[in-house]
Amino acid sequence: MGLKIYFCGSISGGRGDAELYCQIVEHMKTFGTVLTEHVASLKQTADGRVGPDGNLSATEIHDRDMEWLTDSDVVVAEVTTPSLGVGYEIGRALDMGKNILCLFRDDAGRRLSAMIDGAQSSNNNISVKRYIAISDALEYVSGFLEKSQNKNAAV
Ligand code: 6K6
Repeated sequence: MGLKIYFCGSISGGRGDAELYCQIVEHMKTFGTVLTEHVASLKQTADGRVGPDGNLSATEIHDRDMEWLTDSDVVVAEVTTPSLGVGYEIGRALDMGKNILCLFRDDAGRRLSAMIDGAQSSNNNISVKRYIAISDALEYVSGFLEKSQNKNAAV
């Protein structure tokens, strides 16, 4: 059976990387189900008014996303565009004991928050991979998801 993948990417934090999210999500679909495909939708705007969740309240969005996060096998987060929601999801996922891959685009002229970058040394469940070419990001995703598939199969 395929993996249940929870993908995190900025929404209110800015949609500048939405095209990248699409490519990552399309790639991940070959490994299973992406529970949060809407994060990559180009119809999703930063104010949340246009898009699949336009009519949901903040509470409904939060509670549904937390259910999906609980249900997921693994978490992949694109963390280049800073986002409160993505940081929150990563923190909650770590507390749930999920395995998390964070992808950071190194040529974006940004500095990754120490709270994400620094979490790796004390917690083996999270790793941060830096990339410039999207092909490298997709390779990191493949490696991470293949390992997760093997772990799942062993259980
Ligand atoms: C409502 C208000 C603003 O944007 C919306 C759209 N609704 C959302 N629908 C689903 N998931 C959301 C929404 N807003 C945030 N999230 C979750 O938080 C996603 O799973 C993203 O990974 C993350 C983005 O957080 P922000 O702080 O950039 O919005």
